Amino acid sequence: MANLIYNRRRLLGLGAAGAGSMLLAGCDSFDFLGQRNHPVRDFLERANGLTYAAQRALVGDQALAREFSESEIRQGQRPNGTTDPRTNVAEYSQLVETNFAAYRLRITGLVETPKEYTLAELQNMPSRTQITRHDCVEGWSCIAKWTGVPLSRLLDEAKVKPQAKFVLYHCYDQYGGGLSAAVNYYTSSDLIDAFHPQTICSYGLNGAALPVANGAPVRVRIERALGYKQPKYVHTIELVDGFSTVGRGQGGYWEDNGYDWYGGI
Ligand SMILES: Nc1nc2c(c(=O)[nH]1)N[C@H]1C(S)=C(S)[C@@H](COP(=O)(O)O)O[C@H]1N2
Ligand SMILES: [Mo]
Repeated sequence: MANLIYNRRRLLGLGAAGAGSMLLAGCDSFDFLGQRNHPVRDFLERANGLTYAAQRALVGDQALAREFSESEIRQGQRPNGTTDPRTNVAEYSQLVETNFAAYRLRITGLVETPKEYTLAELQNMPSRTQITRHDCVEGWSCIAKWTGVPLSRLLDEAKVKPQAKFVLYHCYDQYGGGLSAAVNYYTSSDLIDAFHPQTICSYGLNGAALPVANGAPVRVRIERALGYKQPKYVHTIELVDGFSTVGRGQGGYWEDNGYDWYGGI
């Protein structure tokens, strides 16, 4: 099992640095890897071999991710990736200090009516709660309860233009800096996933406010995708007809560093 992960990481050019920390994971580390036909296991083994079209054909456009019961929540959502943008993003620190009073979630790009929402406005909209499993490409998973506004509702209010094909999710947190230029975390999805009924702009985790460690005030859940497609600290959701000119052109921070764009499970 460790070899499987190691090879995957080598394939991605990431080295084996994460191997030790994975053993410390507090969640369901590796249990799914023992299941021969588990989709994440297949994903790890086949790496980037499955095309977007092939995955769509297999999964069906609006198949729901499995939902779980309360009793299956065995531990808190394990924070991973950026866990506190206050360490290097002043704008984010100020938002936390003022309890996100100045926070706005913006819907921009190829829409008829650009929109912005305060956290309170989002919290007062009809919400959806779902208990789902988060699968990180590093080889651990966590079951957690997420509450938020369906993204489809916000996209309907902004009225997506017909030219739009993809959705970019822009985040506050920054990677790099120092010797290399700092870059903001971002990822993207197609419109099928953006309008999917389980895709929510989540502000609640396991019945409490979403903590900073897990992406406060808003993180998007795209439940049929791997962990790196679950953007935390989201401030702008941008409709585009392509993303080749954004970042290094692969549709996300990890995608720019070799991860598969679709990242399906
Ligand atoms: N903004 C932002 N979103 C992010 C990341 C990140 O570093 N920054 N890491 C991703 C990865 S790899 C994982 S596994 C999950 C971790 O989410 P969690 O901290 O709530 O467990 O967030 C994803 N979304
Ligand atoms: Mo991840």
